Amino acid sequence: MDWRSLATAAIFSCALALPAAAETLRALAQAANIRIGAAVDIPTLNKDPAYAQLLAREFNLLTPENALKFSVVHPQRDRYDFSQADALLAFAEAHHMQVNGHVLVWHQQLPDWLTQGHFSRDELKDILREHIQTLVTRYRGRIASWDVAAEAVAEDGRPRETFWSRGIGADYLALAFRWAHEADPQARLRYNDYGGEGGGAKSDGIYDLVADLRWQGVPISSVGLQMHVAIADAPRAADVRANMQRLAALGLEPDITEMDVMLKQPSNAAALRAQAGVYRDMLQACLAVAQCRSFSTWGATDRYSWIPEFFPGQGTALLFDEEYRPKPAYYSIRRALKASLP
Ligand code: 9MR
Repeated sequence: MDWRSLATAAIFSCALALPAAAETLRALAQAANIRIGAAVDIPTLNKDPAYAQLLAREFNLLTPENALKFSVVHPQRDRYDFSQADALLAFAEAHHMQVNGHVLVWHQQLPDWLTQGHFSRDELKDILREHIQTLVTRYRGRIASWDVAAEAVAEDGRPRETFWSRGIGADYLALAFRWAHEADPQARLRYNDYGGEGGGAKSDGIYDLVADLRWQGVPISSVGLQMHVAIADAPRAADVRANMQRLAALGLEPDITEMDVMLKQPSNAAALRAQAGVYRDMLQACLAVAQCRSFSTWGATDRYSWIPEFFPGQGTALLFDEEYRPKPAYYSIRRALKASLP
């Protein structure tokens, strides 16, 4: 082959690999009236154009994977660093994507100045209020939803004892939602947790927590089911649906916020098919409950995923492979979205 036919072949195969505009996940999700999202790593976004292109083509909702976490955005008591978050907002707005703010009150990724600081209860309340209101005010009207609090329930369903609960007391969650609401009354405010997507003690604990917040009149509007799973421990779709329905009955919108399905490495065709089935089932649960407004994965391509680092020997958990090619899971999501259209 000469260079000309080689180039034509390359362009042609590239075009074949790309879904037509009407068939992208974001186009289908829009037609199905839900948001399809991904967590995004901003340093990678700034240096990998293929990654940026993939996100813009397939998703219409982005969650910063780390950029708005306390230690990143508020590294010293009197200094904030919004450079990564601002870059994300610019990218999202240029591509007509929504942004989900993640996360205002969490017990991880806290800076040393805070955890080593020996603050009184009142000082901690002041610090947290200022932190929340600085972030939410800065992006008022631009960040449509916030994960106000995450992972405040322990595995047995009881409140998790954390830096915040010890320092402020049990009402730190209610306060956080109220402070966020004061700063942006239009924003959708979410509680976000893992391991309570289907049935069981943790799911019941999360339900009790958010029900209590609702009864107190706390401005919470949504519950995030993170959905970090492996094939063997994925919840049953019927249980996820039932859980979403009981949350919806409280007046809360249940979203799938951080889905990935880790596979033992090296993976094979059968595992990738099973993974596709888990993705399909969870999306279908969301599509079956009108109040489920978004379905997000924790990353987009297997090239960049938290799984191999945190679970050695596991990986390939996302919708696109390391070369950004759609995997069986991608096609199963696409089919499920299509099938839901009238
Ligand atoms: O993907 C995130 C990873 O890059 C960070 O190092 C890690 C720190 O604990 O947090 C990961 O994201 C978590 C998210 O913020 C909250 N839910 C669980 C996610 C995976 O651990």
